[in-house]
Amino acid sequence: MFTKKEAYNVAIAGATGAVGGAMLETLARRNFPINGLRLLASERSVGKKIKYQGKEYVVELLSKDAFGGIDFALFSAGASRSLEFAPAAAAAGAIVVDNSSAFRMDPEIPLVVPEVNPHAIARYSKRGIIANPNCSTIQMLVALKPIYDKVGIKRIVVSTYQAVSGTGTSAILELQKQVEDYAAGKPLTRKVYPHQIAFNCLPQIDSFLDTGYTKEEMKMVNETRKIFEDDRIGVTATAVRVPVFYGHSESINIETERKISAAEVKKLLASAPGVKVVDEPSLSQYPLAIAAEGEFETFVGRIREDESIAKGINMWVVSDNILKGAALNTIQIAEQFFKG
Ligand code: NAP
Ligand code: 3JM
Repeated sequence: MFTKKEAYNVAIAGATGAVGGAMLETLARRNFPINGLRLLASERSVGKKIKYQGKEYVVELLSKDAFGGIDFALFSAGASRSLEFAPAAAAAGAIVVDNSSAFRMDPEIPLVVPEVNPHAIARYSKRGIIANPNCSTIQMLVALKPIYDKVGIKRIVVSTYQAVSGTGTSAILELQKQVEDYAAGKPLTRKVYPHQIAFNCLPQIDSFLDTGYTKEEMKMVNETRKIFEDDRIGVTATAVRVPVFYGHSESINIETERKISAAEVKKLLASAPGVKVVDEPSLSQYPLAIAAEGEFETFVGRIREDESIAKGINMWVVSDNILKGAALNTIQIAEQFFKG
């Protein structure tokens, strides 16, 4: 049972990572009412000091005993750590919001984007865990939800252009080093990705399944159906890693149930929560990854009718994958418990 308080005890599992760091920044930017903060990571980081709002915190070991007195436990330390430690955090009384893929498709665990299906949070109490969707799913559904509600969506065809920060700090450093080595005329080395990522596009995110799809692509298919509570919606995805540091871009084509014009879509999205329309082709204004970096919104542009079918729309959707795709969405889920 959740009880409202003036301020809450918050634990971050994976506090030293790319997402964990963004969680700290986002808590501060949103004035999240914090009483105590516990920063957890692996033994590699134990004893490391991290500043939050002028106060120094010492990183502690992520363990099953680390969650006593915690109100919200925010997990971003990888799926296997979530499987191992999130149930213990929930058993200790914390509300767990998990960023990994560990629990997303568990029917007893809500999978939530606050702008899309906030009602699903009510079912959290069974297991004490709420799952944060994959970054690519979140921004796609923030942009599509108003259209889905207005005219219905039969089918989604999406191709993603995903930033390296989605893989974590090691991938950010790998892209940076490859670019520096290239400029210095040195041979390039790789460790994180199966191929050079600098000046390249890799049509593989996560591992391949027997069907020929990657797990990342199937996350978008299955999570969309769960969040929209619609098993009939067709979704097909191609997920591509591109040499961008922050900000995932998506080319989205939808077939709607009823006809909607591009002008109507623009109008609908102009007042949609969490969305900002940037769509002035004559001025070369459209959503860009470098402009989305550090922002909370999902940016939508290049809105146009698909002239190859009777009821289709194309659009370009960009958001900061570490913020709305991970840290921000997680914190918005926690805020649902005490807001309003
Ligand atoms: P990262 O930069 O590589 O950071 C990983 C974090 O996990 C670090 O704090 C690391 O601590 C911690 N960690 C790793 N192994 C651990 C262990 N055995 N015990 C305790 N802590 C451990 O990765 P990231 O980009 O922040 O992503 C972290 C996770 O968040 C991902 O694995 C994924 O599950 C999830 N994620 C979700 C989305 C989404 O789409 N919603 C997007 C990105 C990430 P040390 O510093 O001590 O190693
Ligand atoms: C984004 O446990 C792991 O190796 C985590 C891999 C990972 C995931 C995941 O599957 O949880 C890295 C980046 C995600 C995600 O959001 O699905």
